[in-house]
Amino acid sequence: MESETVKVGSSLVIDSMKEVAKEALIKVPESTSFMPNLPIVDLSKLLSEEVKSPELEKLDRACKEWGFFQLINHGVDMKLVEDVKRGAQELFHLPIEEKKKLWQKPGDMEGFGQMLGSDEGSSNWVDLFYILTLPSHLRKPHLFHNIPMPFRKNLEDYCIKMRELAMNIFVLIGKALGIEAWDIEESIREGGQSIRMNYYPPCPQPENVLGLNAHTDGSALTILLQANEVDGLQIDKHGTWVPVKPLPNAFIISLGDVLEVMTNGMYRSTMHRAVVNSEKERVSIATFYGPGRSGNIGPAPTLVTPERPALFKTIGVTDFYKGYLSPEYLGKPKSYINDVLRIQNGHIEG
Ligand SMILES: O=C(O)CCC(=O)C(=O)O
Repeated sequence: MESETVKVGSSLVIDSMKEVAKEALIKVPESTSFMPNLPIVDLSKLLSEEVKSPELEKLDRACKEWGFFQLINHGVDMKLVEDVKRGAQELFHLPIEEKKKLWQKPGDMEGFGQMLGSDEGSSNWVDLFYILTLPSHLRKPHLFHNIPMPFRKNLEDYCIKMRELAMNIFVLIGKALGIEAWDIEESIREGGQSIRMNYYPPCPQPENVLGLNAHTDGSALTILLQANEVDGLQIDKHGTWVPVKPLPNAFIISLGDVLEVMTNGMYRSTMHRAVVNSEKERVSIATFYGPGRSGNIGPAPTLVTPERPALFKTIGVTDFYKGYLSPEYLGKPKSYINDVLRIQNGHIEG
């Protein structure tokens, strides 16, 4: 997850949305007709098949080649999902007096505010609401309890469903990797969940800004939900920004930096970004999963072999998030794990 209790600074109230996002160096295709499609993985098939199956191979390929996939037939009640989508949209339209009750406090990332790391040359055309959701004893009482009903109740139910879904995915990822003892599942079970709702206002010059700068997630796994009909997510595929058209009723699953490290680079965490629309607002909801603060992040021992030595250093979770959330990396198109944790003389390809 992106943040639990580590505070590395507060959101900067920037001269917001003012500048061309200068890191947009990767080419944006003029036509999307030749774009590769984000793989689609069917959870109901995965759960009903015992042995290595075509669907599991699909999952394996998606995790290796994309670090992203669309998940269909996930079993989460669509009424709940629709309620959460509507609640998130309404949250950003609350009267300002109501919103103030949920505003970020100095030095804190949670609540309404702007993206950390927004500074000269990397502005984000987005307002966000970020909240730690599980385990529930870590919730800030002034935030969760001030979310209006019935959204609060729906969000509560959604958190539980997202945890179940994430755990299922972690188990299946272990299966796809062919490992029985999968350390990450347990560390994440003891870890945390946080949710970021992103509100991208319409922008008169969408080509001049980004909703969210290119970044990789600092989570192990992120479950993304587009909350209205406006698309905007793009994924970096070998230097081309591939736009994502979410399927109805699908979740977009993104593997985060923690998973790339723990899988010893077998699976990848991929740069992605959000673009904005000239006429329509866009809302998305990202649910992040990360390990508990007390442990370490490093390649799972079962995935380190003489043929495949450790590609990343092992680091304490708290230190990992300090680095990931530092101004040098947060919200920037730079990879903390590649710059700091990657063992430079590893010989592994791909
Ligand atoms: O809005 C989106 O689709 C992307 C959101 C995202 O990447 C994030 O919240 O980290």
